[in-house]
Amino acid sequence: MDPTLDEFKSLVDLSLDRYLPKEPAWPERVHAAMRYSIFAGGKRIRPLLCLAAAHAAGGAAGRERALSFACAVELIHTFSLIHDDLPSMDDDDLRRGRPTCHKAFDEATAILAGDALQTLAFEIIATDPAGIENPALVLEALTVLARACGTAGLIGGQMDDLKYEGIPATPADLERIHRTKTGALIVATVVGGGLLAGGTPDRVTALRAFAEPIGLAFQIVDDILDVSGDAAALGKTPGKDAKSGKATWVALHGLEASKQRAADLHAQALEALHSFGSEASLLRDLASRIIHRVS
Ligand code: GRG
Repeated sequence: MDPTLDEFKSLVDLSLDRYLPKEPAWPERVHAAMRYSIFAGGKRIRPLLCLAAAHAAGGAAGRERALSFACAVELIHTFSLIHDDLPSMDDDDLRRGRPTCHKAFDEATAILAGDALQTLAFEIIATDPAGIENPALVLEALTVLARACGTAGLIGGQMDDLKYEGIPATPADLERIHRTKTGALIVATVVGGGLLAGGTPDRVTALRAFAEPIGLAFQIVDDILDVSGDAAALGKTPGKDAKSGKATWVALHGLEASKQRAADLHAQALEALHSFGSEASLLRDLASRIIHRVS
């Protein structure tokens, strides 16, 4: 019997608990802040995508080899949320339904907790005992992840996201922001999962072709939820992007065109999986969950 996404989520939560330093260990305050943000209730979409991609490419054994990578991506994602919420960036008070890390602790602790989540992410991939079987694959997956985080990925996207607050962005500028700020980590998690699971080059190429439209669609749906979502479900303050003059898909293209583009990207992503059979069912379910989500 195939595993379920709920089983993946439980496994990821248990593993994150195992990887994170315990709170009473020195430096206690940083460890408390790391755990506070990780266990604040995220949807775990990125690690689920990683495990589903690994399952599609390499079955149960593949999934096991991708588990540390899946958790590492969640550590990096949470790090990016902590820094994104800082007063010098988006200045948010609420995240995952709770006070943001710098509100619950303080700015310095939030910066350090974010930094520590990022370094821990690379450490757990590099030290996973399963990697000894094929260190070249681990190196390749690490490179994919580091590039996704760097100036060609999250950092570049975040820089432009801040730059275009209040100044007009062209459709091409906006698509680049969305593909880098949000899409890059989604592509890295799927490709990394496929690689570590021992997927053939053709399968990894198909997984990338699935992840690219889904990564862009993820941020378009986020923009849609910012205008039409519910604060309690979102766990953050809706309407904030519009208020701060951010470049969003809805602001540039309108609500209906945004919904249509998300639907078109969903179809494109599913088409990329045409050579997969039922081994990609979990990936298809996740794609649908991403497009139809309310939080
Ligand atoms: C990674 C090196 C490095 C730097 C980070 C701060 C920064 C640079 C980037 C910010 C990127 C960012 C916050 C993008 C938004 C992505 C997004 C749509 C987040 C919401 O994701 P969900 O809905 O959240 O999956 P949960 O809480 O469910 O995990």
